[in-house]
Amino acid sequence: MSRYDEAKKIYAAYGVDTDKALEALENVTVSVHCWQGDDVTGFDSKQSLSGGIQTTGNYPGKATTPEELMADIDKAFSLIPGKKKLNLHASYAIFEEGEFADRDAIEPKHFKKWVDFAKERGMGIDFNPTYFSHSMVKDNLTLSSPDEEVRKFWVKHGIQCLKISQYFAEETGIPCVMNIWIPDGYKDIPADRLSPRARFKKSLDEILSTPYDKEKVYVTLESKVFGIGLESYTVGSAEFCLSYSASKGITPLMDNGHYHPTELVSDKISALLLFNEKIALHVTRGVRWDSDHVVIFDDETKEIAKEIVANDALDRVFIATDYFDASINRISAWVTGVRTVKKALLNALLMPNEKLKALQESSDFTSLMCLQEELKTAPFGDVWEEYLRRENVVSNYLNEIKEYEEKVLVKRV
Ligand code: RNT
Ligand code: ZN
Repeated sequence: MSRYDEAKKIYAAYGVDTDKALEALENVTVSVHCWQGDDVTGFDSKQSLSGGIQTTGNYPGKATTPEELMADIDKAFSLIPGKKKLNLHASYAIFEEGEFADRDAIEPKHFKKWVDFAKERGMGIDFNPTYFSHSMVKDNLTLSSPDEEVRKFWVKHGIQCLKISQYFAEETGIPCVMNIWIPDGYKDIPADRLSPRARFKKSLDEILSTPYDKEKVYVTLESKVFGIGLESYTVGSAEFCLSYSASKGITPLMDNGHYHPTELVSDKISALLLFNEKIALHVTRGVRWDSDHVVIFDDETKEIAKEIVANDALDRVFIATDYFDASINRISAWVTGVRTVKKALLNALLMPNEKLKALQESSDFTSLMCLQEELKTAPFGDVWEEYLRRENVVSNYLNEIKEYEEKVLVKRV
């Protein structure tokens, strides 16, 4: 009997059908952030990374051209099982020789190469306006700026991005999630917390008043509690973003690095599911702060996955990754983090969730604790290996990545 067959029997004793779990996992798409490949640099400006986010490390071989980034994405995707979507930022526009369009003037044509890339691979594309690393970010403000020229510039950027998002959806035939996140905030105690938020609200209203097809583009809004240099106040706080999303019928996005360290996104998912048709996530790993470490198979990642699966919400949650570690091989970062998300989902699909819920409802907390602990040592790894086998993806990816590093990455200057 194979290890998988053994595992299947063991899980069956808990009332879990491993084949069904594997089938369910096959249908889950994870949107993979392109920005792990080049430390969030992009191709449209020479500005260094700003906006209160930071990459640390200088591991050799980062992608510096669209061709390199595409090659690296291909390498990473070949080692990640299951369905994927490509998540792009506006700063990844690709211009022809001598051509340039500023953020307020980018157009679909500047993303045609990405569309070709995605279409050839049968993938959809998600999108993000880039409200950072640009000279029009003045005093750390964009859509909430008191300077009308600055504010309007960024409104225009949002409008152009909506058009590009719809273009992605139309070209690929797969809806596009367009996520808005702004870094805006203050380092020290503000005198006026209301006016910047009022301007952010007005700017979002202006962007969203552009007609777009709501079946094709899902606009999401990402909140954040603080950033580097923006420690005292962020305009797009959790309350602002949740309230705005609810009032406008757009989708709230939670990034699990964007809350106080003892607040857990896993606990917030069910609350939002009760009030939103769809919700969106940026899965990341903060270590002591919003550090964007690579996602690993830790308790909170498992718990987030459990909340999605046990609440039967796999088709209501847009799952995307968002982290950037420049201190290790970037392809290993991509592969490890995205595989982990899938792993955590499989782990959740292999839980006897109905049984566990029934124990809670009948107040049998003793059995609940014991069963939860017992399940932690069930042969999950054997089912995961079976998934990789069915998806035709290697189990040990390190050697391939090292080989690619030697043959391709270290040769880059
Ligand atoms: C920043 C947000 C945001 C960015 C990306 C690059 O704290 O998490 O989602 O990481 O847009
Ligand atoms: Zn994020």
